[in-house]
Amino acid sequence: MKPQRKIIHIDMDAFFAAVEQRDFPQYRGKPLIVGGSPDKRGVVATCSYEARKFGVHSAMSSARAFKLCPQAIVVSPRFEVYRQASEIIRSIFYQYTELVEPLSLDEAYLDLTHCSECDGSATLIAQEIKEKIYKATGLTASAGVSYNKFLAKVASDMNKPDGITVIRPEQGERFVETLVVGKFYGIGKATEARMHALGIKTGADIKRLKMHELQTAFGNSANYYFNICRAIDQREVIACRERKSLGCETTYENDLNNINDMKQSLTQLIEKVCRELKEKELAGYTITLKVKYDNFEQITRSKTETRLLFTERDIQEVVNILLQRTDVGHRKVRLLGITVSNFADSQAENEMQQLTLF
Ligand code: TTP
Ligand code: MG
Repeated sequence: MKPQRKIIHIDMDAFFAAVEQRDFPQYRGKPLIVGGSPDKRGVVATCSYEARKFGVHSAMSSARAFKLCPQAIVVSPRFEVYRQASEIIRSIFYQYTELVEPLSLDEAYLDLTHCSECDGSATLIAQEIKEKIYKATGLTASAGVSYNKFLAKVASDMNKPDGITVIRPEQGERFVETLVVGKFYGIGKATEARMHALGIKTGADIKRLKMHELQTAFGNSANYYFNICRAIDQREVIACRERKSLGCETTYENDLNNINDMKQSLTQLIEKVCRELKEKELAGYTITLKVKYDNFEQITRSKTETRLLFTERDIQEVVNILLQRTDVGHRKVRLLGITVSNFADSQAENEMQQLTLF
């Protein structure tokens, strides 16, 4: 059986407006609209939380927004600045996993099922990511932590701004039962209105309908609604970035003292890496050995071969050579890790790039 997944969804708070308030202190604490100008038939891209109190929201005409909140400051978007902030945020996500699926500049899903940071606690990782984002960009984000994409996404919106919401496996179904349909991701305004007309207000109301009734009322979306109201969502987090490396590491509960234990542990790591390489049909030219000694000093040793490495024997051979360039066997060790990188295609790309330089 597959392990229970750990998915988080991170979404920046009032993203464009927060960037403007960060860069221009005179906008802070004020209703601020980022978007087109009211006299040029512009629309609101987003607005600060101060403006939301007046009923202003994204995609509304700026003219209407200005009527609702005449004291609002209106500024044009600066996409380049938002893109820069977005890049920083994504680089923080990639510190935890390669399985990052950005949905837009300001939000992404992360699959942390196999992430060992923070003792594997997705909640602690989400908290840490929020803190890192704030430190690096001066902006706040909200996070949803759960066991599938649907719940994580809905959860990230529950405690905005600067919030974190966790929905545990045993809470999922009950949570969706009480959720009003307008809050369901994938149910837009038009569907919401149709559901209301049919007396469907919450997840529990959808659940009462049989599959054929859902099909009659909602056609192709029936299956999605049927599953979602039971908190079932099997969609994977789809990584958009090409994988650059694949590695495994173990932090030991008790520091390893004995060279045989270390070698045995490395053999297990190599087996695991090879299994994953095979699964993902990858092979690399470079092996990196990571060692953290008992005093937390960390070193890495790498070796690049001219042939592709993917078998346990070949990788073991390189690791044995790398081991000689460490103090393994003489000092206690609290972590060992092995990474394979420089994959077949990226090498070809590098060579191409080198060629085109001449
Ligand atoms: P959102 O995450 O939907 O909104 P937000 O970050 O401004 O506010 P919230 O705290 O509710 O998450 O969108 C992210 C950015 O995308 C937003 O700052 C501006 C832009 N955007 C548009 O340009 N047009 C739109 O219709 C929407 C919804 C967003
Ligand atoms: Mg947002």
